[in-house]
Amino acid sequence: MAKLKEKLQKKIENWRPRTTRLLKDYGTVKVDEVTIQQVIGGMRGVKSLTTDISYLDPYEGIRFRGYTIPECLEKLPKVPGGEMPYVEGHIYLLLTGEIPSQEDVQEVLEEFKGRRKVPSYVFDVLRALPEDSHPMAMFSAAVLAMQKESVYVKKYNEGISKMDFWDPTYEDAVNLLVRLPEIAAYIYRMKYRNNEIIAPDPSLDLGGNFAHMMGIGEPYDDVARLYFLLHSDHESGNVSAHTGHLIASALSDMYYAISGLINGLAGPLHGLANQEVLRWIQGVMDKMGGKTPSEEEMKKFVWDTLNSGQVIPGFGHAVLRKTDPRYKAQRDFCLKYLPDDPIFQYVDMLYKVVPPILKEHGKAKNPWPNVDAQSGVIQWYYGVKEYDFYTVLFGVGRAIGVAANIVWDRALGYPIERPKSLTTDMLEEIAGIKK
Ligand code: NMX
Ligand code: MLT
Repeated sequence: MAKLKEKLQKKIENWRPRTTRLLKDYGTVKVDEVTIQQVIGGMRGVKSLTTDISYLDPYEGIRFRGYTIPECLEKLPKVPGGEMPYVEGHIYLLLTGEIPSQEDVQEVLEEFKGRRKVPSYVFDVLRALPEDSHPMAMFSAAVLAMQKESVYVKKYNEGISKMDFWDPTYEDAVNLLVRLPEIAAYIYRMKYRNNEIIAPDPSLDLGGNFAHMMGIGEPYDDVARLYFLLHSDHESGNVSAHTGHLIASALSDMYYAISGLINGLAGPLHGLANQEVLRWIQGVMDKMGGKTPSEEEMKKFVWDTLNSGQVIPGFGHAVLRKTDPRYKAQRDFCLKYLPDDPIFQYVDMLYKVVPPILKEHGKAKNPWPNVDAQSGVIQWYYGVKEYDFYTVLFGVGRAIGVAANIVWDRALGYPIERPKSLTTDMLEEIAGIKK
């Protein structure tokens, strides 16, 4: 058994009694109460999911396995010659809760490399789709096409014990995660680079290989590593993570679950906001005819968008009440590598201009920028100007956290998810409006 899986098995065996005890001895202890506003309003804030992979504090932002983003960037083993950690090390952290050593990461790299080959029929599926399909539809279809590879389904059909479900689920998780960068790069090169596909380089790590297959030189390898790490997880209630968890709760396999999460991520209120930010900025640039807007002009563009009933993409959040630390990490990168980039100047001006306007507008509970406000500008700077593609990058990252969650869902035996719904009549009765 590979060392990572062995470590995971020990962690699972040690963790199980905690969940069993909570259920058995404290199962009826109240965690939360639910209001009508929450029932109608998208369950905002209802504490009704559990995960140990990450936790989102409204003021501090995300912690992966207890580590903040700066801590992860500092502590996780780095790729020689680069500044960013191995994505493989981050996968290790999310799965086991431990920061790996360089040696641990090298073992994981070796284990993962042998699993990277994408079946050729996946490329046939991508080629069979209409040329103008959105990259997210392509990405989701490619993942779904691989469902027949599921080790978990094979073992399930052979009749393995529920206690062992996590093991083939882990196999599916790793097999799928290590193939996603090649699928993503293939979609990009097929759609936007005259079909000139670049073969993977097996000697490279996951992030380095992605940059290589995209055909973009350094430091885009570090951009890829940073990007996949930052987008990997955001606790369990966001649309993509929740979708993945929900699908897997029916014991559907990893391929169904990850394909499904990609579909949820493709919404403009969620991951697609990163493409919307660039689309919005390009719209402003077109209207300005190449001239940089003054702050007053920028304020007018923001108000025009709000007054036409649209949201300002990249701002606001359902949980966060401060600037997203993922925004900050990417901003630090921009300040170091592209401080004079004109689009970065726009993004920075928006950081100044938008929050006071959203406060004055009086609707958004969080006026501060989220991860999506800052991510497109980096891609654009390194030549990935086809912003339709940006959410695919988010998806490669998000799959890592959701896959880790699903392995643990199976390890801890979480049941099928099935909340209860009520009718409007019933809510009116509860409210005392109607007998
Ligand atoms: N621009 C304008 N209005 C906003 C914004 C914004 N950026 N954010 C929230 N509002 C409005 C929201 O539409 C709602 O209006 P109404 O009462 O008319 O329905 C009101 O403010 C209250 O919403 P909140 O409770 O603050 O936010 P909610 O939790 O419902 O939604 C988002 C969170 C993230 C969906 C919302 O802030 C938004 O639409 N932001 C813009 C899109 C975006 O950046 N999404 C990416 C989120 C991060 N991600 O990657 O997933
Ligand atoms: C995410 O990364 O999933 C987004 O910030 C949305 C969320 O957490 O609700």
